[in-house]
Amino acid sequence: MSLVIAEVNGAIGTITLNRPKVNALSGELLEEIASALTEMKAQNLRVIILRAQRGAKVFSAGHDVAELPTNGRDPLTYNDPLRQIVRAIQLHPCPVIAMIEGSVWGGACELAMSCDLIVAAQNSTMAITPARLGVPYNLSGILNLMKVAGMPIIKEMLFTARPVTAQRLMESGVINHVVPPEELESFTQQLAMQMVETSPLVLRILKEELRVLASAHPITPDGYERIQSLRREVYDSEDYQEGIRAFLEKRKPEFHGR
Ligand code: LCV
Repeated sequence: MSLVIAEVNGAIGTITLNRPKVNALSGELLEEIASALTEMKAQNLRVIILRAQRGAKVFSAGHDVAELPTNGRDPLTYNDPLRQIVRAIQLHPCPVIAMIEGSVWGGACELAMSCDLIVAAQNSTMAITPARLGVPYNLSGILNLMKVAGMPIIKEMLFTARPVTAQRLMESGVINHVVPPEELESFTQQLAMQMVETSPLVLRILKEELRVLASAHPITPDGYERIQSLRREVYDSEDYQEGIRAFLEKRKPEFHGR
């Protein structure tokens, strides 16, 4: 069974997450998203909509925890499939709209925030969960979150690992539109059509200009190495092992800060 459903309607492509396990982002699922994006790029589609199955209670449960390494390796390296798909969306030559219904967890929040716009149903939420799992989120991932949301809401989401409503996220500038669930599809289609009517060349250039400018963050080699050493402290820790183990054993983790 396909883990994503790719559909084309005129100049608009739709990629629907379709993994029975609450759309947990396994390498296989992420590779299928990447393939769908590549095919849609070849068809010169003008807007892509990324969504979950209609009526989904969970848009995506985030990174597949069972695929997070526990052998002292960095769990979120440059070539991790989630890192690859985030870059693929950011580099895709046309706008990608995340159409959210249900709850969004962990790395799936970054996946949605790496899209160009987010349209969410009123009853949807987002929760960024590394602190709940003991995971050392990586530098570009944190930067992607910072590009989209201000420090206050990002710190609250990272420090509490608790779901935040779509309404609050719209008030914080993370989500573009919050609509009643029954209007979600039609509203998103209308928004996509507004973009289809503009110049694809200008949209492609603007999207890439904004990506380059938003990524222009001076960081010294010393600063980079400090962040990497902090992250190693986490993924080499007992807390990281405990976070993953507790999740897989379906129990609350007991963190001891080491
Ligand atoms: C693998 C899963 C998952 C899952 N992976 O259904 O951002 S970071 O740094 O944290 C990053 C590393 C990351 O993204 O980590 C993942 C963060 N995600 C979460 O913390 C969400 C974890 N999942 C949940 O809280 C619940 O599953 C939700 C609320 C999403 C859905 O709850 P619901 O009661 O509807 P279950 O919990 O029963 O889940 C259904 C099946 O999916 C598995 C889960 O273990 C269960 O498997 P079994 O049916 O085999 O028991 N599952 C859920 N999330 N991220 N597997």
